[in-house]
Amino acid sequence: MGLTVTEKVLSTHVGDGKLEKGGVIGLKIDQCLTQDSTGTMAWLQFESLGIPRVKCEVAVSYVDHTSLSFKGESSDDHLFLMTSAKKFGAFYSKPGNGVCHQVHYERFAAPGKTLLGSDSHTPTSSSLGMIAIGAGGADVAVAMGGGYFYMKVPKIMKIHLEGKLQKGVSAKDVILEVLRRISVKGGVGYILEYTGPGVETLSIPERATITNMGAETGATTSIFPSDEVTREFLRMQGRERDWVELKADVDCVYDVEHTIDLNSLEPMVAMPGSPDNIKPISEVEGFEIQQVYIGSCTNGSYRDLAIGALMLEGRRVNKEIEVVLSPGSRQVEQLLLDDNSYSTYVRSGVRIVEPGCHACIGMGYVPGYGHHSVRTVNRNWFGRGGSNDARLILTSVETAIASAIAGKLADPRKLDFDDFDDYYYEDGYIVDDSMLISPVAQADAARVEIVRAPNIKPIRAQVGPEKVLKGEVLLKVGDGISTDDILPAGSLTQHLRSNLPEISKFTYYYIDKGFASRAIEKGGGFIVGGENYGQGSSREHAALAPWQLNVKAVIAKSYARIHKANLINAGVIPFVTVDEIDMGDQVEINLDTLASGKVTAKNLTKNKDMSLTVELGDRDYDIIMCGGLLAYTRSKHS
Ligand code: MIC
Ligand code: SF4
Repeated sequence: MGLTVTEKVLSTHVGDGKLEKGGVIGLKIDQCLTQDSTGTMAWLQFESLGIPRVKCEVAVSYVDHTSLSFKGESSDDHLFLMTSAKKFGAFYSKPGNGVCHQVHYERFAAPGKTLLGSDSHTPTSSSLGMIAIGAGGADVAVAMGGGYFYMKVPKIMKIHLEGKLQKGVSAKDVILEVLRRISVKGGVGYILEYTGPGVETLSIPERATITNMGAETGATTSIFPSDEVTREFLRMQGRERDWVELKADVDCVYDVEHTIDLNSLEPMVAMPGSPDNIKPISEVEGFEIQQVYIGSCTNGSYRDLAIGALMLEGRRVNKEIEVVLSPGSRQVEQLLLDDNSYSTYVRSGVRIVEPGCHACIGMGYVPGYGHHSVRTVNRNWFGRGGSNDARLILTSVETAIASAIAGKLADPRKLDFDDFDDYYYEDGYIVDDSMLISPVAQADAARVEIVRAPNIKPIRAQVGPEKVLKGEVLLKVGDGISTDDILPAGSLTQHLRSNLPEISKFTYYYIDKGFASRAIEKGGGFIVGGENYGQGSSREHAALAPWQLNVKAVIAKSYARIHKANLINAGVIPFVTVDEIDMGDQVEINLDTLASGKVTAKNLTKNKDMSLTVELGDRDYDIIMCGGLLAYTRSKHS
């Protein structure tokens, strides 16, 4: 039997376990990335492992989420990250160099390799035929130290692409169509592998849009084959030497299959509330909007932003709305300057901000009360853009620009514009890595002092659980709770990412402002959740902050992959139940039989036995018993 692209990459990287469906493997990691908002924790955790230098082939520490330093603490974080990168042998990508995923696929991603990143959109680099996975900072710290990344062997979903996209329809519409079909839970346990004749019609930036937002399906990652298009992109980046061909064998087998006909796809939008709240543009055309934001790791490429400029040629954006653009990287920014797209944007009334995450994560351009903002980003849960009262609509760049011109949701196919052609840069893109600081030689690294401002607090020691967990249900929440719900991002918290005691005070801030003080007053307790608990980002703060508040376990109906791993890594047990439990109930859980996956537990308030299960591998169990991944890793090395 032949192999899929996924299996080809995985099989060359299995370091522990067997590549069999349902089993657990330890994956060798070639490259690692961190970004500023998860990176301070990741590097603090790396440091606590006591390993002098990163052991993976490439490690890059990016600054993109807090690049504008709204608070001085963020500048402190940047200095900490720069000096840590120097000390431990990583590249450092300075603020303004771009969003980690865009820069990574431009400058580092390589077919056939593995990448682990402390950000859920790490799969962006899988557009080049690598296995790129998002994980919590602790997992990335261990991988940087040369440890394996453990995961359940995923199933493989084939997404067969036929035909070619029509003008005005783009890769974003493909991934929105995938989300319409399989929802924000449909990818859980899968890698989405793209195949078929439609693949070669898509450039690397288009593939990157698709693999980026595959994260919103809950998938472990998404992958494209490595073909001539990949080779050409690498040539344009001056990195053709990194190219290897990777194609699925004709007789390979997939677990599930979908077919998408690119010819007949129409522009799609995700209406507010969830990335799978999908409508075709024809149903929502004319909808009033107040803002348009173009950029992010989903749609910040040169391909996307050059098309936006072509659409604006000879036109202006609507005078009554705000239109903002942020290029995905400094390379993209330089290309837009060079081909005059930048001036088209400025002339047409678009405001431009340096490359970075910005509005996507609520760092600036926060929409007003009840305002609708059209965004080319990947997430639109309430609260995501920095306000719980704003409403975010996700679209392609084409739909966003057509809407910016019209001042309301509009169909880009109705505008006449020149089609994009990469011919301008036939001989290669502008490559200027001057905002990327290379690792310092090992001999010099020993002399580097890590600079640590007072806001940067070490993580307290992890200790294993007591035999019996006893406490109150501090909060009960419903289905689809995202990590943005658990620990909101934006200017409220972004400067506190390296200070757990402080940031934990914002746990569940939008849902229940009293949560943190109640947890502190009661000395911890439990959280009860619904389906797909912890969906969204890789933010391990969403697990570490409850841990800091002495939350001992979460009891939910089901979990999102990264968050479940983060809870285990933090020593918080992710139990599953179908029982009715209420806020305020006193619960007692006996851990004697935890290893079997079933424990005896009692709801003392309701005077009823509870059925609690937990799916833990042997290694997960050991991690919990040590109190968390760091304590576990140290115990292994001591
Ligand atoms: C996001 O898009 O939610 C983030 C901010 O990039 C997160 C990481 C974080 O919390 O810093 C992610 O996607 O993992
Ligand atoms: Fe940054 Fe937004 Fe991408 Fe997260 S999703 S990495 S916040 S641009």
